[in-house]
Amino acid sequence: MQNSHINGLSGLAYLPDHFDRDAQETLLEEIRKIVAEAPLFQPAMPKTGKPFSVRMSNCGPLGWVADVNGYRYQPNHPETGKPWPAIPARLQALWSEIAPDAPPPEACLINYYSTDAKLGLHQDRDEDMFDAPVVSVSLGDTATFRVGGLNRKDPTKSFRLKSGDVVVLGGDARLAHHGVDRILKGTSTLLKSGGRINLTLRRVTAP
Ligand code: MD3
Ligand code: FE
Repeated sequence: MQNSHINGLSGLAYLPDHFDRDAQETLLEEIRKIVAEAPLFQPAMPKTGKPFSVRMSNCGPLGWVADVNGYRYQPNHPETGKPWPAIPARLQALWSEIAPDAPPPEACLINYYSTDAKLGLHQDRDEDMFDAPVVSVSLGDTATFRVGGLNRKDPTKSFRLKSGDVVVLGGDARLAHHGVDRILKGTSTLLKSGGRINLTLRRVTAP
């Protein structure tokens, strides 16, 4: 699906096996250090307070959080109150490679999926600008994810994202609906206790 068109949207690029096993292990070590400093928290749906099954943390000057008050980016961890740790250099390098003309990323959202977690169909629209892409890195068990169109009711297509894969959502695809249907248990040995980590690099503010 490299640079493929989905429901007439261009700007979706799939870079399978972008990170080899060695690079995945190094990245995972860096993420472990970040999560030791900025523990995974359980986001909740605004209004209803229904908890997400995905647990999250962030690195970078801003982090995405969700609670009864809404979805937003903020400079501090919602539980510890501390600033988020820095984005690792190799992730900043990935961004510069993929989006050389975009301003630097401000947020790296870390999603952790246990084998029974999922993420419903949604758009990423809490950023102040949509010119920069969202760059995603998958680690651990394979996920089946779904991408639709700008309208929630547009038809969707399913893909598998495996450990080491990178997906870039730019152009028209930046506001496509998407979600994670399920995690395929036992498909990777990267995370000792199974599950999946997804990292998404984002530009939040206009430079
Ligand atoms: C962006 N994460 O954190 S990343 C999210 O695998 C999120 O954890 C998913 O959706 C995950 O907001 C998907 C890859 C992705 C796929 C399609 C997109 C990101 C996208 C379409 C538009 C914008
Ligand atoms: Fe998303």
